[in-house]
Amino acid sequence: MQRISITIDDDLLAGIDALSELRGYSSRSEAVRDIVRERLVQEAGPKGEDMSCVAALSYVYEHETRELSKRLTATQHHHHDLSISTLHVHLSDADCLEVTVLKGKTSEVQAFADAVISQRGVRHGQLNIIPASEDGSAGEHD
Ligand code: NI
Repeated sequence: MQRISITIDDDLLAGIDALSELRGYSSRSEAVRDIVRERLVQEAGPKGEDMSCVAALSYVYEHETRELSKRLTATQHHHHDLSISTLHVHLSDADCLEVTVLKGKTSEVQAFADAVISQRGVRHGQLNIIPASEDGSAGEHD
């Protein structure tokens, strides 16, 4: 690990401290490292190199929307090599929450997420990509 010093506006630093407090980071350094990691993954996703990753895709959908459950299940089966596991929670009479864990190349994972999130009746779709090396180990662990 290397130590760097940066110059930063008071407002921006107050923002980092507020986020750090809110999320329970033990130090500014850990907060800044996570912010930078998140940004680098975002940048690498759509236009950068196609890297191996694991990812969590979460979304809410109306199970009674015509054929939606069937279409979502078809998407999962069509990409069975990507989709490792899905957690399904019946949120209310109308809504279901699903969290799918995916593993593959970032481009494939993003395409899968887009196919699910863009369906009519799917809301709050969010994809969290975690870089992984080819042997399946997730990023650094310090
Ligand atoms: Ni359900």
